[in-house]
Amino acid sequence: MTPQPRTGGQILVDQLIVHGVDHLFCVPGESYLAALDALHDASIAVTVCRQEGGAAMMAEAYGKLTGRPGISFVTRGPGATNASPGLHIARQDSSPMILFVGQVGREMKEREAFQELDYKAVFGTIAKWVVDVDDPARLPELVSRAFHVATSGRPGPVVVALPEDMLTQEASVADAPPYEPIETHPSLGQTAELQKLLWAAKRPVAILGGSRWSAQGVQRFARFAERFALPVSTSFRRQMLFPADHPCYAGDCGIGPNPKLLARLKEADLVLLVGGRMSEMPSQSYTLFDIPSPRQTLVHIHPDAGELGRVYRPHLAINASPTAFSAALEGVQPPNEISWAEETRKAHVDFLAWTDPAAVDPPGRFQMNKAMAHLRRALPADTIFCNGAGNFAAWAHRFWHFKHYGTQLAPTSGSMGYGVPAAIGAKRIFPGRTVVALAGDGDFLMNGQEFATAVQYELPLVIILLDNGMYGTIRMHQEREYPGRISATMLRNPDFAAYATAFGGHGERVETTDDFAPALARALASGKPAILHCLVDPEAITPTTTLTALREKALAQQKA
Ligand SMILES: Cc1ncc(C[n+]2csc(CCOP(=O)(O)OP(=O)(O)O)c2C)c(N)n1
Ligand SMILES: [Mg+2]
Repeated sequence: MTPQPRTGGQILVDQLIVHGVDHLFCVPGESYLAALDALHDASIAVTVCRQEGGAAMMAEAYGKLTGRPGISFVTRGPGATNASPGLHIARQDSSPMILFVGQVGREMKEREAFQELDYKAVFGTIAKWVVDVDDPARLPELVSRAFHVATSGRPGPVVVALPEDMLTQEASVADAPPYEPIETHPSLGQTAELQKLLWAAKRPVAILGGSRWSAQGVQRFARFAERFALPVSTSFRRQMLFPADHPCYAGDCGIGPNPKLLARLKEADLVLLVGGRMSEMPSQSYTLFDIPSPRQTLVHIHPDAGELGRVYRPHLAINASPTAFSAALEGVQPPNEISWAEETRKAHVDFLAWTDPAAVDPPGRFQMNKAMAHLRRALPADTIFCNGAGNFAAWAHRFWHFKHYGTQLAPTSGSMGYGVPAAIGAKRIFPGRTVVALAGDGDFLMNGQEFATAVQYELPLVIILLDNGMYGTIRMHQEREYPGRISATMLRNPDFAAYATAFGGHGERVETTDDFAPALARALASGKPAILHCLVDPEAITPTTTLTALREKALAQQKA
């Protein structure tokens, strides 16, 4: 039987439903009206955003939290280029995402028509795959491929361009079946070899990173760690991959990690790198392990064969998704005696000491270490904690204890402006969960307009905005490299509490540590999106040092 004719827009939206799409994030454009019209009657929750960067980051956050492709729709030309930061995050963070972009009519292509872009050229090195769909009858095939490419191997972003006239043309074509992410499992020989290496090891350690994990995968890996008393570390901005309260947890190797953890990683004789790539940040600028051949016996587990042997030559390379690998670990047996158990216990004690908010004492009337201690007491363990990029993020990474998978939205790509849209995406997907975004004053205003989206969809999330009146991270680098020469890093800020109320949310100004707890309680009780505008002493540049100390050290070095 020939299927009923449908417009390209309708075929497209029907494919999204087939593949299980329940949310999408967009900024509308006249270039894809037919798709918007098909969405009018579809069972997909649409979030209309204020800028495509925010929409794309929300979609990326969806991919990060669920493992299913986050979907974003934007218009051609400027809509597409505005969305590019979300694509770049999905690329570096290995998150599945599909960006649908408008395209000029097929009959006008190659004339540089209004807002025309060659997407293959523009997004060729950011996206995993870019396609122009020129025939509505091929939508089922090409959209199905987009879902497979976005989710298989190392997940990432796919761009699907939709010529305007293709979306209004009718075709008779059947839907594709729902996509299935391709799983890769370790072989029996590989798990036997792994067991042999573990039995021979004296100082093994695991580092968990990347994507293609799941709640079950994380639980299974935690059980494996327990049976082996294996110390486990997480990669940069991947703390949610191992419970912080687990006795085997040794902490994360991100920016400014615990020096005791770094020493442990260097002294290890066997490193189990699961899902991660050990790129610039976790590898401490590629200094932790020798390239190409680490001194340590490296077992690298990655879902993409192309990442195995790319930078580091592994002793044992296992092409498997972290979830499938963790399942296979149930068959790996520990030695009778575990010689490293005491070291593991010490590693966890060191982690607890390093992440104790009372261990630091930053200057200022408002002290963020004390606010973090309060957040740890006051917020539920399954709170989704989001951040963008800037020194302020260190407070979340060091002092928040992530206890569950699916609770962290933080860009390993270091993209400012991520925390607020990520939090909005998270609260849209999981309205029952507590969602907090930690933002800097610079970071917040990169996508602060999306606060209007939070108000529009009545999303009671809390933004903790740390205002030090500057692009503090860059000022820190300036004081180190060019002491006393402040250049383009100072900011004059608005009253962010008034900003929140002007948008229809809840705003609070937090000037002292004592102000914080009652302001947070009022924000949570307000039932509205809220901003806590916290005034941070610019001297408190990191949890452990001050701007003046940095400058004086650099000046002394210049003199010497
Ligand atoms: C999109 C983007 N632009 C620029 C940078 C470079 N950058 C990194 S941190 C930073 C300053 C962040 O300032 P703020 O949010 O106020 O946080 P603070 O460092 O002051 O805590 C800048 C400009 C970046 N990482 N991402
Ligand atoms: Mg700042």
